[in-house]
Amino acid sequence: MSNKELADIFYTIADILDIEGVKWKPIAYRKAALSISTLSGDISEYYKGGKLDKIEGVGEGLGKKIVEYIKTGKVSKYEELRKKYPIDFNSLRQVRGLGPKKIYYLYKSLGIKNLDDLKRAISEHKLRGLEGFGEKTETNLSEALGSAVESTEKRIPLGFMLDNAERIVSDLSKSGLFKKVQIAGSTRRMRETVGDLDILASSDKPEEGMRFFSKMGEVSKVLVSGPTKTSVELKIGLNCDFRVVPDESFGSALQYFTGNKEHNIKLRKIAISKGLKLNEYGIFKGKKKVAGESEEGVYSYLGLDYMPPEMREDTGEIEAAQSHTLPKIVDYNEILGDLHTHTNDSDGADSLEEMVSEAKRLGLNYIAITNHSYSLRVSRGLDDKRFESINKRIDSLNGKDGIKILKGVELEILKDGSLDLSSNTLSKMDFIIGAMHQSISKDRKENTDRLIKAIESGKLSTIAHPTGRIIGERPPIDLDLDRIFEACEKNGVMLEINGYPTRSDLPFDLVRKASNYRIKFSLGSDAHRLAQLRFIRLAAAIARRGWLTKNNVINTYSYEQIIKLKR
Ligand code: DGT
Ligand code: CA
Ligand code: CA
Repeated sequence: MSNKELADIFYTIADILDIEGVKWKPIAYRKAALSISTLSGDISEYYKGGKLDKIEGVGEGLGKKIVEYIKTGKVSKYEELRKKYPIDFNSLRQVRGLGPKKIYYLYKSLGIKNLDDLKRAISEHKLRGLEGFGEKTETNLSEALGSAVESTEKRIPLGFMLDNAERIVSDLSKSGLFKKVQIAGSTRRMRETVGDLDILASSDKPEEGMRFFSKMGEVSKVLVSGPTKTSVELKIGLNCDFRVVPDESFGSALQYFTGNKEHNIKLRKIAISKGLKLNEYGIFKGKKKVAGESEEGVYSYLGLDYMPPEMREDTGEIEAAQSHTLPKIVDYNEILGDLHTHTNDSDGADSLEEMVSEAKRLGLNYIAITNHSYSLRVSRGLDDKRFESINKRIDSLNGKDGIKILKGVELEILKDGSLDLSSNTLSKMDFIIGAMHQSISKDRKENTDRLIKAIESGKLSTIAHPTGRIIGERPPIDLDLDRIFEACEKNGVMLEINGYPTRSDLPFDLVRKASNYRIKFSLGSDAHRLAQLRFIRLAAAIARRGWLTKNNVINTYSYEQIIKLKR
């Protein structure tokens, strides 16, 4: 039983209802599924605390299904639907180009139930005979399959497990049983999704420490337990490897277990080329240990400058560290504000006043309030008049609490590339985020032209979550990104790095790519409630993974500097 399993059940119900032509309900199921997968605690705790109705998108009907799941481990509606549709929607959905209806069509005509069936059918060219599936579709699907296989391994978005990881580390530290405790692995590299959590500690008495770890409240099941490594399943539905090493090896172990694997392999080759041996216990010259106590020591002994974990993906950082040309990437504490947030005036849960004061409490200097514009009906988008009244409230609040507020909007880019609010309203805004949520085409050129028309309008500050992908739910919009980046450069429009965990958009590799153009980046949490304002840190992590410097990221600018950029 886990949040993820329940969310997957709801997503599948939504898909099946779509196939059956049921209106609205699929949206409700997906909304609830998204909230459940974003909870920081176990769903059963919410039930125990009588707080199910506090979960966004959960009303009475879905509440009952959640209670049923917690009590019996099953949702009977789902079991019933599954009999009619024995299809693995959760994995097939990840394949770009496959929606519920197509998935069902493939099942009906070829009996395809899962990714393996789909792969086989493609390799046997069985899809070509189907209506609407040409040779090109076959190639596209087979390309998309590669990435689908990766994303359906049970990976959890970083933002949905980072709090838990930090709590575990803090409790381990407080136990007094360890000298050092640190997060390692993909979590330390702040990768957008995490396969399993790795934690490293040093101690003289590992047995007692291991016992303490196995009994922690966050642990649901012990999988393997030994004196140096214990693997468990956590209640949030993620596995965790916990390793304890002697203190004098902590640095090299931390380096090793932070990875990534390719980075480590390259590092080991460098060691070998210098006649050294590198492993998790240290660097050795013959039998003599010459480094390993600190991570910095390991890199420096190999002739490399130290680099932050976020950069360790073997994408050129090792070569740059050797030639002393590593860029100085933007620091978390240089981020002064949040440039994408929602309030309960559109689809957020908390009020303008509450969001602003929470942002202040988190130490931000400014916050842009960017509610949805009119045509995004599912998110209660606002018209010109409502924006006028919100802007008045912002004027009277602005600066009072020692925090500045930017008047903003997440503006729908309509199907023909035109914009959704009057020029008069737009001219009063400090920060305008252009977004495509609806009527996304399957045609790359159509999508690209639409976005470029909006970029050329001269009204937009930035482009919201540019690829539109939602991890575990929706593939990226088919776009010619080179053309988009060129248009942004030419028109002085920024690109957003959206820190909302299932978005993480732009992804880090595309940030890297876009930074070859003269483009600036805006970071936003996309918070829809107070607790989500902390996602700004995840946007900063992606900026760091994309090697952005302070100057590339406008959230390092002061409020006054940003206002000056107003178009
Ligand atoms: P994940 O868990 O899939 O999100 O990604 P990681 O990077 O946390 O991978 P994980 O948990 O399998 O291993 C943790 C680290 O241990 C990894 O980043 C590098 C190191 N490591 C794991 N396997 C190997 C290996 O075969 N060779 C080397 N050199 N290092 C490895
Ligand atoms: Ca891991
Ligand atoms: Ca691991």
